[in-house]
Amino acid sequence: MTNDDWFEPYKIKAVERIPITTREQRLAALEDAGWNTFLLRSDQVTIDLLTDSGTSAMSDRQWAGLMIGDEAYAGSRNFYHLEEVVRRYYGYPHVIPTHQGRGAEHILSEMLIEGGDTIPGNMYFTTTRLHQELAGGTFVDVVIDEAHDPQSLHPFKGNVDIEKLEKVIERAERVPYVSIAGTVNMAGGQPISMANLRTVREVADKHSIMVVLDATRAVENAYFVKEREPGYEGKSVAEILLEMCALTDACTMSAKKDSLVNIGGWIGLRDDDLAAQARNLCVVYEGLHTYGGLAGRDLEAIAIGVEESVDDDHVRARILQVRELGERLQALGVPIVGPIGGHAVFLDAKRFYPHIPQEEFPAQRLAGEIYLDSGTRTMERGIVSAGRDPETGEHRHPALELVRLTIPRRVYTSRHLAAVAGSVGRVHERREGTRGLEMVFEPTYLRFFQARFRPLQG
Ligand code: P61
Repeated sequence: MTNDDWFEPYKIKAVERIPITTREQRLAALEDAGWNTFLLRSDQVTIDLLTDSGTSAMSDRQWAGLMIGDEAYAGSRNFYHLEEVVRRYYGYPHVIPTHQGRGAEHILSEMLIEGGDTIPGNMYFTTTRLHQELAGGTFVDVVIDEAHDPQSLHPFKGNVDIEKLEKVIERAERVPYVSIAGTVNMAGGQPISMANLRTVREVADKHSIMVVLDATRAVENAYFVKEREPGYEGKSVAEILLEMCALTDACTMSAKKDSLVNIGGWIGLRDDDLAAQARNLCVVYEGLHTYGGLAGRDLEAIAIGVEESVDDDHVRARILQVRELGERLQALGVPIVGPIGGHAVFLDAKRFYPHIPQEEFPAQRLAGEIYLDSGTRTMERGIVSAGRDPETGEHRHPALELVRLTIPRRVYTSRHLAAVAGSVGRVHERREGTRGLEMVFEPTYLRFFQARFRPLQG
């Protein structure tokens, strides 16, 4: 199948009415929400592109799976189903369920990181870095420079700069593990290549350091490898996924993304002793190690979701639907991050609003303007998301000042996405008079979720 004749490998069995609002209603809602799209009620949102996390449509098989949820406190049969499926597709012998990805990150960080440790990784992710810092570590970005350039068309912008990695390891007191995400969310859903991951593995082995994968969107990464990396075109996504994970010692997983469920996560481990420790921390923070904060029915939905997620037709349709939105925006002259990523299209707010300084939150403003135009909800991924440096207390100034249009899996049609593109195009046409925002409330942790803003006047 070429890129032009793809279609969704499913038909729709149940639908949900979406709210249609007026501009006046949206303005009132946005003001109530302090210009933060996380604080809108979903009843005020027409097309919800806030996130692909927990927002996928489950299949009829997954809904049927809920009915065979075994709600035993200990040893639920659905846990063993999940364990078997994760072993088969991700290859980790030990599987510890958690309520979601950050539950897995919490346990893994607490287990592996000591005060003063350095954790190199291919660009930060908000929750991942916070758990590394709360455990006493410092995250150091070793992604290639191209990842910070929205206009670079490097096919693997998630790659690690091996020289940077070697330098960080040489200078650090201790490096417990290299933190690898596939795909890299904050760079625009960009993949890491198998060749690069293999080199990371070699460097880590040389220094006896673990490699920990954030497998949240590893299925999407595997698709890009199949599409772009010589030697992989004939392999299935499932084969590539297994090969990727085989290069790593452990993983954290938010099943809310690739695995097509509304809640859940897990830790994958190879080492028996670490697995025993992780199970022990699981009972402290999450719940017994065979449910990890989830219901038996949730575990079943994840197990079935994993199987569906590695289907080549499914992943192709998912990635190409995202690409279709990106190409529509490009055709309208809207500046976006290239190459178009796996889970989302990212608008380049620095080029969209070149007249708004970063300290006046151009991406936050842009997300607000898109909501005002059409009721489409998006997410800031720039200076607000980057937070403050824990040592200096100053804003971090990321090179990327972006708005993410994230596509839930199996939820929206091409017409929905065409409407979104039209709306962003209109906002782009009126870009010149738009001013920035000031922050009027700033929470301590992960401020982007709850911060409040006011438009600057004039
Ligand atoms: C998202 F604005 N992502 O992209 P949890 N790793 C990776 C993720 O993408 C991820 C987690 C770990 C979300 C939800 C979210 O700054 C934000 O299951 C690559 O959400 O705990 C989550 O998994 C954590 C949105 C998280 C954010 C943090 O929309």
